[in-house]
Amino acid sequence: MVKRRDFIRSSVLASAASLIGFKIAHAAKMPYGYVPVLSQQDIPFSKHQDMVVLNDRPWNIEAMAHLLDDRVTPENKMFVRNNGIIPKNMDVNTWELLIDGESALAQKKYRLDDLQSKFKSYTYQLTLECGGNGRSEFNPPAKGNQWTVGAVSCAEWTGVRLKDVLNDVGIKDSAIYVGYYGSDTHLSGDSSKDAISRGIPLSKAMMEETLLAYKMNGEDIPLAHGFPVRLVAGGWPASASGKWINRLSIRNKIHDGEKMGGSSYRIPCESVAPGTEVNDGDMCIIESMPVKSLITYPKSGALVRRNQKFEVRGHAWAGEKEVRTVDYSVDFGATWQACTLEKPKNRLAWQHWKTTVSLSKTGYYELWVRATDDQGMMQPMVVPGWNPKGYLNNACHRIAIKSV
Ligand SMILES: Nc1nc2c(c(=O)[nH]1)N[C@H]1C(S)=C(S)[C@@H](COP(=O)(O)O)O[C@H]1N2
Ligand SMILES: [Mo]
Repeated sequence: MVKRRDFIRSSVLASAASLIGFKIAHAAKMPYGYVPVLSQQDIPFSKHQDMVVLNDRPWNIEAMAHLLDDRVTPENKMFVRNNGIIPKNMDVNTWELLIDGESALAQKKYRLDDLQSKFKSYTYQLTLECGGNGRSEFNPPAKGNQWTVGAVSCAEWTGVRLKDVLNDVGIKDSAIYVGYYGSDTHLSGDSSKDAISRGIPLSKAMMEETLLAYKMNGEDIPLAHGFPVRLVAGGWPASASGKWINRLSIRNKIHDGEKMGGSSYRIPCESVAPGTEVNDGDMCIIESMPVKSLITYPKSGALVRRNQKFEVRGHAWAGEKEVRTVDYSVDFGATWQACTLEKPKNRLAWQHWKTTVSLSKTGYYELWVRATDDQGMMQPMVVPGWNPKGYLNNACHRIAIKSV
């Protein structure tokens, strides 16, 4: 009998080899879970070569902090998170969106030109952070993609407001949730199963900035990010922002699609000690994401001259809230100084912060940055509330600086 671990290993090897297009010569010596260098450079999307592949089946790729320096995240530095297999050949000419559900007054279908001609279009810059961003730091470890800090993006999305489309269909008083279905397929290949089918409460669906988007940064949405139409619910775990949307259901109960139940995208309603087993009934759905920030310049490990000023910058965001202050420390959190913080371009967009630093000693420094939201919630310096699936790690970001 083949051991499960060996089976996984040989299938990983087979997919790595097929990606490379060559047999791996010293396959037996390749570390378990290792992603070959060549396949990292040869990912089938236009991604920056420093993007890190966490998994190739399904594709999960994260950015490194310094790659996220742009004010608006370009496609090639945007993380990719998939639960299933990316659909092939999405054809905008045959694409249709079905809207149905117990609480829909009618069943309606829309083609892309219907959406574009019937409804006004809006453009917003919207922060999408995977609920599992930061998972790699939890202890005991949580299974799943070991995201470090790079599963976050803030692109500019253009589309129609979900609320306008839902109002056009008609919403019964009984409506409380909107669930999505996408065209990607389950990893098992079983076409009766969805890879993921999550949703949002009606109030979030009716929010001004919640879009059925058909453009990203002014271009057609790239296939990996949901072409031709995706839901964008900024400030919430990005799992709420369904890609390749083909159906939305207006529900009279909390949507019960794939990955809405169990421990998926849910955390213990009351905090638990690390390693605790939690019953499904004691888990609550993650809604708005917590306050967080990222240092995008300089790159960790940068070399600076003692007493010479250099700029430090990055972004901060706080789910549906606004970030009020961003502070930095160069002495392991003993003292903090304020950074300059910009207002968001629009609600649910990340905010840019910067400051000028000069270091008075030579040696190894760490630069820590900590954001506080407009209700006084502050990023913790240590990994916060352990939870079974490793969601919502908003501990402050740190980088190394060498002063010479
Ligand atoms: N149809 C579909 N939508 C999806 C997913 C998916 O696997 N399938 N993954 C979700 C999750 S968990 C995240 S974090 C975001 C990632 O969006 P991105 O790949 O465009 O960065 O898409 C969400 N929407
Ligand atoms: Mo996610």
